[in-house]
Amino acid sequence: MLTLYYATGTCALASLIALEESGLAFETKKLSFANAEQRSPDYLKINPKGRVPALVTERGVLTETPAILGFIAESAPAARLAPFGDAFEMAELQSFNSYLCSTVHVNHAHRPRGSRWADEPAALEAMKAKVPQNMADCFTLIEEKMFKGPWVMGEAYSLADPYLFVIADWLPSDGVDPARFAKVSDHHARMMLRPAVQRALAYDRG
Ligand SMILES: N[C@@H](CCC(=O)N[C@@H](CS)C(=O)NCC(=O)O)C(=O)O
Repeated sequence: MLTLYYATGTCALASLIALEESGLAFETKKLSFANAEQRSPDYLKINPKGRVPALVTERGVLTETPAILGFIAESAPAARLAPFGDAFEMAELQSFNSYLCSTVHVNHAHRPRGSRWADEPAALEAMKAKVPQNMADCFTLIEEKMFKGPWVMGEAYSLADPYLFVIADWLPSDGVDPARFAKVSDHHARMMLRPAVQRALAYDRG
């Protein structure tokens, strides 16, 4: 049995959606960020990074969203969440998810988590002030150059879809109007119709 450690409103939602899509048996454990449970001694034994998601498998704990998503896809080949057997398409999928993880998510984090990078109030405010522009720049690139349509990687739904869905959901709170990005907005609306997304959102918001 897989166990996903999770917190509401976080990037862990991408892994939860992928698990729901996969048909794999799993359970979830929800952490309260309000109570700083991600930094509790018990959780740090599971994920010393003090972050979510973490996926406990029978072979050990996995962290980092792209790695967890890849594990889910490989573990449930019938769900066809990745283009296995095509080295180039697999690399394109990993490239997209790596961009979300290492650039877009990090740009977003400069608003709620600026204290990772600076202590001075003026520096924190300066970082927050850059977030709308940085997020808009990333989504302009995604909209105009990276998104293939109708799904992120083209005709086939893949691991990139739940991940984009989750990070696009942060745009309004990051000061960016999602309506500026027609393809991403249409994708978001179609994702909302998927039963796996609805089940994951019910858990996220429940
Ligand atoms: N690179 C990691 C980032 C994980 C991450 O930063 N998660 C955030 C939630 S979106 C978190 O757990 N933050 C808790 C904290 O900073 O205390 C991934 O993609 O899984």
